[in-house]
Amino acid sequence: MPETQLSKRRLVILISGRGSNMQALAEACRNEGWPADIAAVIASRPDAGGLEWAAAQGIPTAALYHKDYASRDAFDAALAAEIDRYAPDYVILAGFMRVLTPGFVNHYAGRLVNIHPSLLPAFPGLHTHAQALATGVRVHGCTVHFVTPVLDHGPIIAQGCVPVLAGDTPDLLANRVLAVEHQAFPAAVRWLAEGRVTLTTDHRVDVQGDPARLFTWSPAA
Ligand code: NHR
Ligand code: GAR
Repeated sequence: MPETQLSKRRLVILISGRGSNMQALAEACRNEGWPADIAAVIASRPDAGGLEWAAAQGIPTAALYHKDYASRDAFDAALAAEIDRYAPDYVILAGFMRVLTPGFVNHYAGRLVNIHPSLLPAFPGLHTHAQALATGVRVHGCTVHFVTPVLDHGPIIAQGCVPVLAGDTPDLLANRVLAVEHQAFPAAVRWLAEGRVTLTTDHRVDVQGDPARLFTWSPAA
């Protein structure tokens, strides 16, 4: 087995729904030959659409249902136990819709990454596209960041930006943001897989080789 096989990083991806970001990560990992394996895809609900695609790719899948657990702590403990079966180097939240407890986040400190559909620190939380339209911002986008116990506030690895256009609805804007998510997220996770990402003492992110960390949407040709 070649050396690169031995040093492959193990990624576990957590989803809650359709899983288009998970699919973009898995396809880029395979097509670009990252030094990484998608060790498992785990969903926070059994009806998450992305599970079927992952299983069809031969990726191990699992689903927990938050409603089966009496508390957030109990759900997070069960989730961590499932994740740890795969001994991941990184745990990637790709459209994961459950807020995680500090105990869970600290267990994966420096190894837990999320994509959030806004240009943080603007619009943390839910309904980010409606928030952007309500505020009247002219630029919107997505942020790939390390997860800390403070929701949507961790150190930023990459961002993607899109214009807000006349006539936008939350759905139109979400689709435009999703297109740039599918660029920024695979790029950022590839840097992680390549071991190029470090946290600085002042809680910022360094990427070895200084690649461009801003991705820009352009209209389809
Ligand atoms: N957990 C911590 N501690 N820190 C972060 O930065 C996190 C996190 C868990 C998830 C993703 C996040 C996003 O990118 C994320 C970041 C869910 C909610 C939420 O309120 C908010 C932010 C994010 C994910 N969820 C509701 C809850 O009660 C449920 C909503 C639903 O099921 O539709 O957990 O936006
Ligand atoms: C993505 O837009 C992601 O940024 C967002 O949900 C969508 C998931 O799509 N995440 C959140 O809102 C987290 N609270 P996907 O399942 O097709 O990747």
